[in-house]
Amino acid sequence: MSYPEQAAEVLALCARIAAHTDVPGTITRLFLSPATHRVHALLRAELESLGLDVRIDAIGNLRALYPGPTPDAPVLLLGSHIDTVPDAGPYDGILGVALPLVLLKSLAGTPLPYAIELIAFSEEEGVRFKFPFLGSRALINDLTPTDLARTDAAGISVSEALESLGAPSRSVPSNEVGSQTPDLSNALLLPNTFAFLELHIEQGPLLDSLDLPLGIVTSIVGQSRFDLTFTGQANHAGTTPMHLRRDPLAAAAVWMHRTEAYALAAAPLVATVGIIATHPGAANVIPATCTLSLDIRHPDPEALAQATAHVLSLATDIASTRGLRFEAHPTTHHPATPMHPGLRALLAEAAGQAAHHLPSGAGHDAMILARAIPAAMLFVRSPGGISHHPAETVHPADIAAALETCTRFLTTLNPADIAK
Ligand code: HGY
Ligand code: MN
Ligand code: MN
Repeated sequence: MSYPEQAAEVLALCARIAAHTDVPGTITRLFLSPATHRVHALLRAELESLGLDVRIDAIGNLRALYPGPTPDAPVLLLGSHIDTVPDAGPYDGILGVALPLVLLKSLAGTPLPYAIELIAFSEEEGVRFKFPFLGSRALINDLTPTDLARTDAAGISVSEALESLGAPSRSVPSNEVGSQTPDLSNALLLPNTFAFLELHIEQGPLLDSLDLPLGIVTSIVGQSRFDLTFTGQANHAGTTPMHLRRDPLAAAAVWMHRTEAYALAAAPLVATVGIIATHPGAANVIPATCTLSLDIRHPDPEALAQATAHVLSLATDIASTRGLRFEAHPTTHHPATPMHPGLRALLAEAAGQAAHHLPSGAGHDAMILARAIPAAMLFVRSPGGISHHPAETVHPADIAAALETCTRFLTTLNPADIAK
């Protein structure tokens, strides 16, 4: 099959996956939701039809093994995530599962000196539990009982959600949260895994602006997330004069404005409030509390730490001058992560003239796995730089270029050449 024909298969598979949504009329697929289970069934059928062994591990990742020359052959890991942000596009994460699946099909029968494990990570975006990378963190044994006790909007914990998979439990020491926690040992990296390659859309405008189809990721920016709360005094919206209010939403608005101005002057710093809520939340009640999410990113660890301290102290100052209380709870922190130089060089060789080297402003499972094994990422241009939006798209010719590059990469890769 030619690369353009394979590309058409990849796009058709992405479209079939996109049809499975938790919210009709959008593409929205959260961790272990009914739509996710349906995508697991779809992928399982596709992969089993290639003769591959398929399983769902204890954190809900779907995993298929393309066997190597011997049972203990080194294993190359390929994959990305199948969960989405709310009202997403069809390619973020999904492309990095669909494209390797079609690659494995095209490789069938080609002897390689290693096995390939394809993983569809079940949770990368962190939407359901406001906590990203559950799938890849389980592979490197980085989930604590406290992480697994986190609850979603319905009060269901990660551990309880995992019960739907029938995962076995194990006891944990009584000083840790909960007395039972799922046994995640079958979600660990296979012992012989020597490298991870994640294929992903760029989700930004750089490749499009350079009119290039492919990018090789140099490093992934550091990111921190916080839950913030301004607490004031609820009161009557009609009877309380403006100068006598302690309004937490007004304080949050001032803080957001000043944080935006600060980040604008501190590029490449980016700071985002994506969630905001008030309590009690009525048109005629001055809120008692305003809670917000903060997502803050910078490629330089020192600059990220300084910027974070600055915007949090801004909030403390604004709260105190208005007679309010301010609290910040860190939820996640992932340091900036360089990609493996040896894998990058091999990818560059496989891509030839087609690739440009660039950093990733988005987080990816590769930043988690890079803590344990050599990891690299190949980006495909995002037309218009649009992502985390239904208008997210790709050019079919770029998918064909990615297939060609990946095929060359896989057929020339020698595990012995990859130093840890
Ligand atoms: O939030 C991110 O950077 C990614 O899309 N999960
Ligand atoms: Mn995303
Ligand atoms: Mn993604």
